[in-house]
Amino acid sequence: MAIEKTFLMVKPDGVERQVIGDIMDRFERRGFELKGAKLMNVSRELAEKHYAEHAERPFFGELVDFITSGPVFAMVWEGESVISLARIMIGATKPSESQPGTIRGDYAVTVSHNVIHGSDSLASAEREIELWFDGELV
Ligand code: DAT
Ligand code: MG
Repeated sequence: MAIEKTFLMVKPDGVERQVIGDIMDRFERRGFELKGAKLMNVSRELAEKHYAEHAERPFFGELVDFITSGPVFAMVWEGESVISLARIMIGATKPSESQPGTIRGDYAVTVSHNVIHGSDSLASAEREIELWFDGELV
């Protein structure tokens, strides 16, 4: 077990639906510490770099279109095992598998518009924090 940092992003659908406050509240109540946050528009270049692992997937173009369609709320949270615990709090990617009580299980019914991104490993977290918050953390 270790103190980690993870990258979370409320996607344009979550910003539009005004669930940023609820999402931040969940992570604060769990005991994690906010290290950085910003509301921002995303360039295609940044979206393509962020989702580079999916570049060959058939949904890649739609995914980049969606992430660049409106502001996102990017965050870095710190705490014990935060990378894996945040993924559990976010819920499964597929709506048919995301449990009630998770963020996606409470707010999303489609795989493409699923409210929030969270880093899936230590390597992803380090890569994504550098990509989105290079030198900006408190
Ligand atoms: P996660 O966001 O849970 O890490 P992922 O990395 O497999 O999931 O995919 C990244 C995003 O791409 C996901 O949040 C939504 C979109 N996506 C994944 N699979 C998809 C599919 N079959 N059709 C459309 N969008 C998809
Ligand atoms: Mg992923």
